Amino acid sequence: MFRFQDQRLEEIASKVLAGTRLSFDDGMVLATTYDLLGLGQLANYVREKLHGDITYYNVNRHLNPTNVCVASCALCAFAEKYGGSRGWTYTVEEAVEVAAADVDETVSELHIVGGLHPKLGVEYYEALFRALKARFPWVHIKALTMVELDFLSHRAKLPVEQVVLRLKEAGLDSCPGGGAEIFAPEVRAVICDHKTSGERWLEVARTVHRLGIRSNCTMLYGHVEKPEHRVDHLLKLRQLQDETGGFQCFIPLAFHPANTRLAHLPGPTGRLDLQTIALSRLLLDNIPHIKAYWIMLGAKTAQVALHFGANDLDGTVVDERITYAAGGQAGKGMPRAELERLIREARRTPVERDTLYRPRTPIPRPKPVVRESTLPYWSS
Ligand code: V47
Repeated sequence: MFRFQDQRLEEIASKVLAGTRLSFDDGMVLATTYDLLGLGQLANYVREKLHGDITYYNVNRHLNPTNVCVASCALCAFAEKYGGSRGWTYTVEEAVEVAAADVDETVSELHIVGGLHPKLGVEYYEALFRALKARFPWVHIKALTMVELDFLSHRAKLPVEQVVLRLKEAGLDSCPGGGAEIFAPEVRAVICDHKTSGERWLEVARTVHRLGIRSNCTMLYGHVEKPEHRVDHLLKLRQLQDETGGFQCFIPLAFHPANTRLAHLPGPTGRLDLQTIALSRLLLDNIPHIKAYWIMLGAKTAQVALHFGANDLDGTVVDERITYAAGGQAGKGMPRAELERLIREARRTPVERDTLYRPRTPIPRPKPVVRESTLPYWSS
C-alpha cells in the first residue's frame, strides 16, 4: 500500500492503519526521517480518509487594530513600542472603516489580532466587536489570541474567564491560534521571552473552550527549535484537545526571520514545511483540520501541502501585515478564484467554508470508487 525508503515508517504505518495513537518516539521518527515521500503518503492517507479530496478555503479579511505592543519578542517584526514612529492604533470607528473597504456579503470572517497595547483594555474590544457586528452582522469575528486574552485579563485585573464572557457578549465568536510559538521554555526564552508562557497559553485555551468558544492552534517552526520541541508541542496540543475538543484546526506557521532580532537565521526550507504539515496530520489525530497558510508557506508550497496532510487553504486574507513585516514574499491577499485554481490544479475539490467549517457552498457528490487522486496523472 505504501512504499517506504525508511523502514522505520513501516511500523508507524501499521499503527496508523490500526488507528493506534502515535507516541513521542514515533513523532521523533516522523520529525527526523529523510523519507519525505514515505511520510507524505502516510499523512495523505489519513487526510483522504478524513476528508477525501475536499479542500476547504475561506473568504476572510485580516484586521490589525494596532501593532503597538508592550512585549518585544525576538521573533516578531510587526510590533512597535508605544510612541514609536512605526506604530498605528485605530479608533473603533477607523477600524470599522478599514474593514468596510473590503468587507461585503461574500466575506464570512474577520480575523482580528494585534499588539499588546498598554492603553487598550477590554472596553475597546467590546466596543470594536459591537461596532463590527452592527455594521457586518453576517460576519464571524475570530479575534484575540490566548496571549492577548491573557494580557487583557492582567491589565483589567480580572480573571480571563470574565474577560472572555464579556467579549463573547460583545460579539466574539471564536479565537485564532496565534501566540503558541513553541511551548518549551528554553525555546521561548530565545524567541519570545517575557510573553505568556506555554503552560499559560494552554490554560487560557482550556478556559476559552470551557466557555463554549472554539479556537485554533498553531506552532511556529523553523527558528531555533529542535525536532523534539516540535513533537512535544504537538503532543501538548493533542492532550488538551482530548480534554476539551475545542480546537478546530491546527496551523503550522513557517518562521520568517527578516527584520526580527533573529534575522541571522535562515528560516525553514520547503522540506521542513512539508515535513511539519505531515507530522502534524499524523500526531494530531484528534484535530480534524490542518491548515496550509499560503501567506507563510508561499502559494506553491501550500498547494503541494494539500498532498502532505493539509485539507484547508487559508484564505483570501486581503491585508496581511505580520508576515509581510518579516519579509514575507507571498503577498497580502489572494482572490477566491486563485485559491480555487490552486486547489483544483492539485486535483482536489474546493469547498468554501465558514470559520466553523460549515460548507458555504454545497459539498460536491462523492467521487466514484476508484479515487481520482490514486489514478496516474495521464489517466484523465
Ligand atoms: O501569533 C509572528 C506568528 C502568528 C512571525 O488561527 C510569525 O486561523 C512567522 O496566528 N514569522 C500570527 N510567524 C498568524 C496566526 C494565524 C494565521 C492564520 C490563521 C490563523 C488562525 C492564525 O504568526 C503570531 C505568531 O505566532 N509570527 N512573527 C514571523 N516573523
